[in-house]
Amino acid sequence: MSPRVALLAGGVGGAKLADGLRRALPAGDLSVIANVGDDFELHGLTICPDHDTLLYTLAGLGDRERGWGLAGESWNALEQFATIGAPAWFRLGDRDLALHVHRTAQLRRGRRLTEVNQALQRSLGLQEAPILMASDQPLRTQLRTGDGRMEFQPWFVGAQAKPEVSEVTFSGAADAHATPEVLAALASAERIYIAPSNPLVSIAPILAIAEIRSAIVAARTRGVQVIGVSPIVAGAALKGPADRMLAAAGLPVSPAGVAAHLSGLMDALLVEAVDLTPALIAEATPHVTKLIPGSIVMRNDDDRLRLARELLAL
Ligand code: FO1
Repeated sequence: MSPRVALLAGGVGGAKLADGLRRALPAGDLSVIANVGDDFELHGLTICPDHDTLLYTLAGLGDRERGWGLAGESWNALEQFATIGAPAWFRLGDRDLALHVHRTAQLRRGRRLTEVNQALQRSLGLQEAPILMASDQPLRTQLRTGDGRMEFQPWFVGAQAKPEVSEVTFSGAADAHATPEVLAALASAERIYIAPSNPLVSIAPILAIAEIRSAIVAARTRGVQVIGVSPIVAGAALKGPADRMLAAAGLPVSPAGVAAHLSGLMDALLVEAVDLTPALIAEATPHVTKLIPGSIVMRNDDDRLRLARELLAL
């Protein structure tokens, strides 16, 4: 019997593991708690990049090369945005744009972000609507950089994550509540996984919501294992700037840095077998009880399923 699972996830790395877990688990046994810190407004539209990456990946519609957006997308609207002097630095494809128009219209009618996004999930074939927003209130990741204070997407996409980050904050976190759906998922979870997403900007915004952090602590108290998967392999991030950000935060660029950032919240961290040295164990064990060697790089669909099964068998 497999456990009922809650997965904390950011974008691309989170979506790959979510896809593996969804295929490995019986329908309805997976809840994915999505980062909302990357969400923002552009062209007057509400954009939820991590939710949408999870949605398109789980629905089998995502572009595998980019990791985000739809496969086979066209870019007519983007070209027209550029022509008329509207922002074109954030690439919204034509069909993706339709989703944003519809989401924004639904939100303007007073519906909750979770309800709107779950309806979108069902409309694209995910009947059990497994993706939950960490909060329905705005919580935004902001970065202090050498170029001044920046919102997440202007830094990540607009400036290609180049400006060095000296501080990460989450505006709105103090007022943001976990949704009832997230609290129910954590209360009924028999296992909690933390995806190999950037710990500083994909996982930390979820944990910045006090009710989510408390629910995870409560789950651990009832004996639920919280198991992370390292986004750092052989001294480098699997994707994105997590390695540079750990170094800038004064943390080791290794699974030990990940364990330190998530200190006291995980029972175990799955690391690539080559990384499991005595030095790593010494550095990480003040923060995580156990390091488990595995094969954590997900290059294809088989890898996603294999890693999911590896996690479920622990
Ligand atoms: N990432 C990029 O690097 N460039 C883009 O132009 C871009 C557009 C985009 C549009 C919709 C969407 O859902 C995601 C998009 N992403 C883009 C990905 C996104 O910025 C990041 O992957 C996440 O926010 C980080 O997890």
